[in-house]
Amino acid sequence: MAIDILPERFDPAAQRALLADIEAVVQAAPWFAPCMPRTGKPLSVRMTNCGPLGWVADIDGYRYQPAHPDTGEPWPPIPQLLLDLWADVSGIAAPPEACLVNLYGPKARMGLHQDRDENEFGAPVVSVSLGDTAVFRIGGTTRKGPTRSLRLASGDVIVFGGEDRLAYHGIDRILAGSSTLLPEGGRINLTLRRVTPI
Ligand SMILES: O=C(O)CCC(=O)C(=O)O
Ligand SMILES: [Mn+2]
Repeated sequence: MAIDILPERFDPAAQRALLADIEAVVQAAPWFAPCMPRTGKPLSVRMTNCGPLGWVADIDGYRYQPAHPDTGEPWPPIPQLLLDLWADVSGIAAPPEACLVNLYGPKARMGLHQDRDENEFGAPVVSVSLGDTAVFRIGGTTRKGPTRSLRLASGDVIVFGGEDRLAYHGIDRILAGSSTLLPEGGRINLTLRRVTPI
């Protein structure tokens, strides 16, 4: 498997610094409510982005775009701590273009899916967890294959690269109250992605 798990890659002080950076991102680019294409069924997470491109989900589909769907403003830049992380762990000289920020309340989850809206699968997806622990599910590159469950705690980083760049994954549930990092509880996940071909 080419999934690298880096437990507590961010120590508690670095988690607080990163959270402050994300709070500034949210000031500039407020949370929006994504929904399923066609059906319009709301997703249980709220989202925002930073970077030149941001991932959005609305009635018309899933896509990357340079502006916030509600404000029309460009996404704010990716914080330096995350650019440094990418430089350390991605193995890719080109910078990430998108950082999707997901906010999970106590009941939020994310169904099993692949990240495949990017046009560059040679670069990994680098994912950071902050706040409450998540019960994460990861499988192979077919929907029907076996999966395993693991817990992602605050400060943990996972890198999906190589043959596992297209591994199915999702969030089964959040362990509410397992962290005090977020003042109101919950979990934030950050995923750094390369979108355009290198
Ligand atoms: O929250 C997570 O850890 C996973 C998020 C995810 O898979 C995604 O946003 O595509
Ligand atoms: Mn994903």
